[in-house]
Amino acid sequence: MVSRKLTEMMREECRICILTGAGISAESGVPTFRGEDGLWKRYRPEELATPDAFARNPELVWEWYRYRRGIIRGVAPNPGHYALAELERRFSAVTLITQNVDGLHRRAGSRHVLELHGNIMQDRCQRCGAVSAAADARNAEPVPRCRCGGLLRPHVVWFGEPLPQQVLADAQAAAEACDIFLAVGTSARVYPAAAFPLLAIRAGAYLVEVNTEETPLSGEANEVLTGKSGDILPMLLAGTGEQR
Ligand code: BJW
Ligand code: ZN
Repeated sequence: MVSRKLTEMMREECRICILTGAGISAESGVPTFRGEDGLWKRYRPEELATPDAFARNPELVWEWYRYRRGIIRGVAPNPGHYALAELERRFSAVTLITQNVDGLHRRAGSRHVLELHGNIMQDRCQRCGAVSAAADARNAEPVPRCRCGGLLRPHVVWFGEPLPQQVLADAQAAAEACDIFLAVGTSARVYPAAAFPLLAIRAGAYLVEVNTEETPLSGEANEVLTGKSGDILPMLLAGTGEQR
């Protein structure tokens, strides 16, 4: 379980950088992408999460996103999300980077969240670039359109697309400047996010992985905490004591 070294490190004034992936939301009922119940089991990513897929079959892509929005609207943050929100309140230098598009970190109370892959509850116009709140209810067309006539798409990052530049720069800087890097519930297979823990180690950070399974990161980590993030993160928090 959580080592004494980590508990002691977390009692000091230290800079903590956290990278979360789909696994942290699994206990809320949001399916992960890969693995047994992964979304990709039923839908191939290259059919759905790429600009080419959207160009080829926007109806199918929209069907998939509406289905996922429906799931996300019906779920709530879990103890893992709440523990990270509390960590932000207790320590002065916490950076939370997420690959998730579900908004559950903010709903749990985390205020500074770097959303690398966008937000599923927003739309973006392919023509004018306007970003708006998801319009499913008032826009029932199979492929919704913007006021300007352009096609709307979910405001997320698909394979082959660049990540938001400033968010990426802030995330990289935090990874390189932290004392402890927590990689939580990510398969660590999708770049550039998967490179952040490695950047952190190279810069001298203590890498801790929280996951139910082994990942390509496990061999690199200083500490591997095997189990559900909803169990482990509250335990980690309990060891830190009051900081301010
Ligand atoms: C639990 C748990 C519990 C379960 N508790 N744990 C370098 C090398 C190789 C390839 C590339 C590279 N650089 C770029 C690439 C290409 C590509 C890429 O990475 N490909 C790889 C697959 C090989 N990357 C990109 O294309 C990125 N763009 C880019 O690099 O642009 C460059 C560019 C510059 C300038 C111009 C143009 C381009 C974009 C990547 C976008 C990823 N998008 C998606 C979809 C987002 C929208 C949506 O949600 O629909 O993001 S794909 C999908 O994967 C989603 C996720 O955020 C992402 C990561 O998945 P994650 O979170 O790790 O989930 P899972 O399911 O894989 O894993 C869950 C884990 O949880 C598992 O380990 C479980 O064990 C664990 N778990 N329950 C704890 N209770
Ligand atoms: Zn428009």
